Amino acid sequence: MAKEVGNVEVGKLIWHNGELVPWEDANIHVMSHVVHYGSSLFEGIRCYETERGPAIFRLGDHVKRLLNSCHIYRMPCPYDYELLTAACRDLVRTNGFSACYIRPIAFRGYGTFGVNPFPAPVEVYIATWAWGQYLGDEALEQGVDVCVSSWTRLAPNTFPAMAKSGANYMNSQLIKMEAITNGYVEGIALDVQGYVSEGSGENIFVVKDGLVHTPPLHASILPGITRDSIITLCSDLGIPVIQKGVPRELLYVADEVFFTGTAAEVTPVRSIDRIQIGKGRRGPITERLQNAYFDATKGRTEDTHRWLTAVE
Ligand code: PPE
Repeated sequence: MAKEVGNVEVGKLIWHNGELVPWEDANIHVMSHVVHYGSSLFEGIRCYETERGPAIFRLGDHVKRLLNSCHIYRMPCPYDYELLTAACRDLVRTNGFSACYIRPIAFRGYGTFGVNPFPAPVEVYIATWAWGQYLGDEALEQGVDVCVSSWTRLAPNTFPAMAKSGANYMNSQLIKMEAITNGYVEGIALDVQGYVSEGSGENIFVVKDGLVHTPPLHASILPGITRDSIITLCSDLGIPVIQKGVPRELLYVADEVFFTGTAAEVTPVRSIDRIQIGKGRRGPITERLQNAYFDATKGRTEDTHRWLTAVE
């Protein structure tokens, strides 16, 4: 029998500092530095079922981003690129998933008191679980209803947006809770200048008159790997992409808007602040990019960008 946590099937084993431990034994002390001060860096990766067996999408790029996140926070990661990529592959195989979500996390552990993180030991874990549609079962086809958040994304020189740190997700939680409380699926945050930034857990794209716009790195966004995949697929398809400041009102007059993320994949947005976007359903460019994305992740097209890592 597969193990379930809140209706989600989880991998029986968790990788911890080079060892495999049962899911229920992967526990930490309440006085661990991370619990009090948010000192974690993590990744979210998807493994897809393909004709040639399970394959992990852009594994190397995710591990590189994790190591960069650690580097920004002066956290020496005890495990290198080779070891972490191998650990992710081995874990998916050992847990017997054909498709799953992979969550590597590095954090400051137990054994010191106070803010200074340097004396705390660094712990690394990797967990796996089966994750379905992030923004709801119908989201990929029907699109989602979202709002512009009253919460602003991280100001420059406060929390580094390029690092995927647990602490950044306190801001994401404010955005998400406000959206849900007001009857929306997700919130779009603006940056401190009032330009569009990103969703609580997704990057955003706006299609207008055949051009694709997405906020630039300096709009306090996470440099999304799905975002990068979509920009690459646009270039393959000859669709121009503009990475410049996106005014809030461009969202409302857009022909199409969609979110991208490992969990959200490519999710169309059908309304923002109850204003209908385009025809109020998935638009043609979104659909084309969605198909191209799933063809790439599920290995249905030739892997010209070398994005897939076979698990077997
Ligand atoms: N912005 C944010 C804030 C973010 O959390 C994500 C991923 C992205 C952009 C897209 O990044 P990428 O996955 O590299 O394309 N959010 C992850 C975590 C979601 C969660 O609820 O946990 C994810 O999609 O895996």
